[in-house]
Formats: sequence, C-alpha cells, structure tokens
Amino acid sequence: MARVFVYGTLKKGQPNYFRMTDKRNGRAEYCCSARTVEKFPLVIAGKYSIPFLLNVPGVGQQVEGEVYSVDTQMLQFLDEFEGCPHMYQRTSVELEVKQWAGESTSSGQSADAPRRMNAFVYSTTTYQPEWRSLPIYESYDAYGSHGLVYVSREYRD
Ligand code: PCA
Repeated sequence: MARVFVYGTLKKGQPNYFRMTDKRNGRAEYCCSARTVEKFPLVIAGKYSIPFLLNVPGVGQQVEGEVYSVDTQMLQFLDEFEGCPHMYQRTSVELEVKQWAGESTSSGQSADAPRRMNAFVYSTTTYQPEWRSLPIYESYDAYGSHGLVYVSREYRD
C-alpha cells in the first residue's frame, strides 16, 4: 500500500472524489486530513481551471488536503488520470497530520498516532511561467468564491 496526499479535485466533496471510491479503479482508504509542512503555491490554472500544486517549496502557503492509503491498482489509475509524468509528477511530500479518520475534533490527537508522515503528491514542475503570478490558495474548493469552474476531463476539447 502507498499513501497519497490529495489537495484538489480528488478530495471529499470535490468533482473527482467519485474516482477514489470506484472499486474498478482499485482501493483507497481515507487516513487523515493533513497539511504540507512546507509552503507551496497552490494555483487554479488554464482554461479548464485545474488545481496545481507548483513544485516550488517555500513559496505560498501550507496546503491542506487528505491522505489516502491506496493499492497499486489505484496508484496506477491515479498516475494515468493525473497525466503523470507530463502534467503532474508524483513526488513525496512531508505532512502534518490534522485529524485521523474516526477521531472527533474534541478528542484531539491520540498520543501514539504519528503527527507527521510522508505521502505521494501530484505536483508539477512542468507548468507555464505565468502560473507563478496566479492567486494562491491554502485549501482548494472547486465551488469556492473564486468562481473558476473546473472542467472535468470528459468535457475538455
Ligand atoms: N487532482 C489531484 C491533483 C490535483 C487534482 O485536481 C489532487 O486532488 O490532489
């Protein structure tokens, strides 16, 4: 099993979450909510308003997301779905755990549960230079007040 940190359309409530729960793609089990230890610029870019974590550590904000434990089939599916390695590259990132699955907000963190971990993330170094001047977000929401409408793969031309 591998761990994947998702920060964009694959999060719960976001347009591609259903792909994580579709058993034909493999298995994904929710582990925790987390944020990157380092800052990264998270931007919404291009004519399809796609979220990208630009692989420029130290710039932007700590990025919020969710960690899933995935099997090799799901990892392969995600690589293909994310256009890896052309559009995104799968790299490793250090994370601070916010909340473990099944843990209530009031109970706080269990003493023996790790507070930091590494996971794969789909980030990019192959972006257009002008994306560096786009607004940055700490948490992506396809339906947020930015008003940028995410265009699903199926509708792109
Ligand atoms: N899907 C991946 C990368 C960006 C996107 O929309 C994710 O949610 O992490």
